[in-house]
Amino acid sequence: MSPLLRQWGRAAAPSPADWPGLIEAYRSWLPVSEATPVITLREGATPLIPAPAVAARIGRGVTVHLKYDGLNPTGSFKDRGMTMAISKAKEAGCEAVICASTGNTSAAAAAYARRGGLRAFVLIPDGYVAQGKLAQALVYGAEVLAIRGNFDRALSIVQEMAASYPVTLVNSVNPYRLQGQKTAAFEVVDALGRAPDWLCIPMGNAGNISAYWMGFQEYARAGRCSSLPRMMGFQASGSAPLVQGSTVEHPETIATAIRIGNPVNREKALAARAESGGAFLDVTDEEIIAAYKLLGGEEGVFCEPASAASVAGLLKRAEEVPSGATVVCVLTGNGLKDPDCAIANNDAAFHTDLEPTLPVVAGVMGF
Ligand code: AN7
Repeated sequence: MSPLLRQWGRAAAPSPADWPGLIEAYRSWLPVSEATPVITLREGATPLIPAPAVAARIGRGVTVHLKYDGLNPTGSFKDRGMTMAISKAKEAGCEAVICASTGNTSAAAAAYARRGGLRAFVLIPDGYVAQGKLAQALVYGAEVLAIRGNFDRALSIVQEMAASYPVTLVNSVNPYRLQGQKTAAFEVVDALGRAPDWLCIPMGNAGNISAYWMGFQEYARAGRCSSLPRMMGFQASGSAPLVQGSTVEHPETIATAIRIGNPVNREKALAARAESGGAFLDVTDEEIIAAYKLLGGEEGVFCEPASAASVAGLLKRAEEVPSGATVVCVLTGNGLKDPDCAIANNDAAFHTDLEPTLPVVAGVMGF
């Protein structure tokens, strides 16, 4: 039993309503003060879900857990960084924020900025943002600019905008983003009672892998865990600059969230790999979709394709996992973000246009 479950066994079960959001929960670990206006949607405290079907494909006593960050308020891990970035922007008196996004950053930026009373401008690659994410940015009240160009082009424009105009950049070059995101590593250690042996994570701009590594290191220095994980970062084969070691001019993948050719956190991610004895690997779109179906169909966990890259990568490297190891795969976003991908990629029995009668239904069911 995990230490957290043991602790809950002794007292009354905590109500989710008690969770104050990650800034209050981890205040002493974060660069906030009494003067910081905390903009929160009670993000964080996402479940660490056992994944027996994934573990069974590896065998040898390996245990696998899924850090399901798709259960954050806007459906992705970006909320962890955005509660910090928007709170600090508001503290600094800023009135508008801007970001480039493959979708999830724009949804989170819009939600937190509007909740804090700030304007939110988001630049997205026209035609390459999943429907759910676009819907969120619009409903949360962002001002959405779709450009005829990819994420990397959008990011360079917003960086210049923030340097020239009174708008605060909330992409992961904003240091408060990674500060907020490091709390996911704290939660993993708090739930397991130790650091995992392997941490498997998808990489786009490589902010999240850098944030996790910072979090694990800080917890280890404070004596909260006695070991550190190997950081295993995965990219889609058509969009794998960190695996290839050079910028990809025209990144392509079904996992549009990580369709990024020139990651801004390259140096931090390379340091995380080197310091942790980790590795980077690419996974094909076919391998991503196979993991996506396995997670949905056997684990009951619906994530978006980019997130499934962490499990695809783990399975691709299964032979290298030490016997008895504890592995955590980060599921960065909710499957509902990308319904088009779900409808196009499943093995479900879907019978349509049926006569509404009992014999027809029973017949289809095989009775
Ligand atoms: C589901 O929203 O870059 O390596 O603009 O949405 O920290 O970039 C999203 C990235 C993984 C990669 N999984 O994280 C954006 C954006 C999902 C994501 C990543 C993203 P980083």
